[in-house]
Amino acid sequence: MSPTTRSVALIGVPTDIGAGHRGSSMGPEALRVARLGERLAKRGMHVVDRGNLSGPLNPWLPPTDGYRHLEAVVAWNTAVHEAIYTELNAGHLPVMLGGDHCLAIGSISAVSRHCRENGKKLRVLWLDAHADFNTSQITPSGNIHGMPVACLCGYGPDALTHIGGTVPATTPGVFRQIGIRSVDEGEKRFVHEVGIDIYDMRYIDEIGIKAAMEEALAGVDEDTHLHVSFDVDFLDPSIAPGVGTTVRGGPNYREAQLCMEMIADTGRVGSLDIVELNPAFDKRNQTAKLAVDLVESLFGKSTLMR
Ligand code: 5AB
Ligand code: MN
Ligand code: MN
Ligand code: MN
Repeated sequence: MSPTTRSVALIGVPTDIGAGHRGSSMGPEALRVARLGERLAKRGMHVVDRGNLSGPLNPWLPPTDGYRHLEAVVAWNTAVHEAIYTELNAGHLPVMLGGDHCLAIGSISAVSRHCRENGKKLRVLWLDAHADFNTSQITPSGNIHGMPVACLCGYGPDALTHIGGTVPATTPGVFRQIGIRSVDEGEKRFVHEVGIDIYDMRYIDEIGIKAAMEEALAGVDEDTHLHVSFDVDFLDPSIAPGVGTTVRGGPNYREAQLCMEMIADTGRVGSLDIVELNPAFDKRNQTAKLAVDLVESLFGKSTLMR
């Protein structure tokens, strides 16, 4: 199927079970209100909205043994894994409407399993202010949305590292983290130790978003499945206030657009997470609208005149 007639499956995952603020559970509906499905359909894509997955409510308890709500996080991620894996097997391009970023354990483990079973190379573009590489020993919060990349690389509780069967679900080498500007002390040592490829904001300031994206996309070819994990706090909070964990100094509107356009140019996007959008912090749904605008660019909308 050509990229323009790709069949996209929207999967809402209305939970904030892994976050440190309530409200990202409202993310899926905010993205629908901002007309994500209609906008992609206008681009010529065949869009089906699968509705929302369900799972445990957020009991809002303090962490135990370094994890907040571990059992419920496992339940949600198990559901996400199954849903994403099913869509990929049916040849659809799954778009997960989060929900907090802990859900990437379920989505990326499913994508990795699909790649393994179909002889595809996986590349994950992790667009985020944060590295999300904490463990129960080094986390400052116990919030599991700060741990998904570590879990996917095999560092985490068995119940999370085993989602999808194969442990580790994937390896540090598949990740390219872009926009990073807030990493905890122990976490920083750990990402260096395992060798995650990080394009932090200092690097982007120095070489520019274009050169950084060229490096992050180097080696992507026709055998590559590109998964984009878009944590909305990647964006500068002046344009995207609707997130729980704002960190100033992120990409501006044009930098974010160019990032998405360059990803689109590869023609290899096979799955997407849109996570951490928190309508409780947003103003008139502007962050959801911006996320939709950027996702349109990720799927080929361009301002290019030449
Ligand atoms: B997000 C922090 N590193 O672990 C922690 O938004 C923040 O998915 C994590 O990137 C932010 O609690 C998680 C301080
Ligand atoms: Mn994140
Ligand atoms: Mn983040
Ligand atoms: Mn966040």
